[in-house]
Amino acid sequence: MPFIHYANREVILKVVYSGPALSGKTTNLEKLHAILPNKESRQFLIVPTANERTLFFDFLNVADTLERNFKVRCHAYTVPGQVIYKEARKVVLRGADGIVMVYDSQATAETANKAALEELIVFLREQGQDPNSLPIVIQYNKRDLPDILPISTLEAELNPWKAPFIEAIAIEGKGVLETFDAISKSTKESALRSSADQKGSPPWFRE
Ligand SMILES: Nc1nc2c(ncn2[C@@H]2O[C@H](COP(=O)(O)OP(=O)(O)OP(=O)(O)O)[C@@H](O)[C@H]2O)c(=O)[nH]1
Ligand SMILES: [Mg+2]
Repeated sequence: MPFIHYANREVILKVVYSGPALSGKTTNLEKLHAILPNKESRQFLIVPTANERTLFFDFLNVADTLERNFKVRCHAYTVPGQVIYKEARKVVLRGADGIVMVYDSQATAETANKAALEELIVFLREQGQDPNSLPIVIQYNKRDLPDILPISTLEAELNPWKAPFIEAIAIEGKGVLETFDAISKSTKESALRSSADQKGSPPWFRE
């Protein structure tokens, strides 16, 4: 459920960029931070490490559109992809309103991609979240590299939900905004739907 901050008249949506190690999750947030028009207050937090690997999460705060007098703000997080940080991934994924799975398209990443998918399926089950109703967008990243798998293979192996997918070269900023637009749109729509289902819907939903 989205967090509603009545005093600030804001709805806060949590979007998490997940996926295997080195798939380009941090790069997505970095490019997004650079691409997005410099409208409202935006914050970007990357905890610097010696080797540029994410140790807990990266965080981007994007002020979004007004919705019936409420501002919709998107908090985008990444998880650390390295296998050993499983517990951190669990913590960061908890309460996500929407998920982007960033996969590395290279053939050499096939096993790591599949493991990341299996792990996400288990996490969601543990947290009682239904992946068929949770907004998910798939990003097949690193399409610039030579030894990549065709989209049809990636789709068959890595997208059991038939979620919308986007091809990307995150390092060049390609597909980055499209991915964010897709997940923020579907997350917002889903939050509106779930609010509408509740008795006494919150004021940001009322006409
Ligand atoms: N060739 C190519 N390299 C990319 C692309 N996107 C990211 N990279 C590179 O892949 C490496 C890993 O990128 P990160 O964004 O740090 O990956 P991550 O998913 O955050 O990795 P962890 O934090 O360890 O989970 C970096 O060297 C990036 O520059 C891309 O589209 N093409
Ligand atoms: Mg990272």
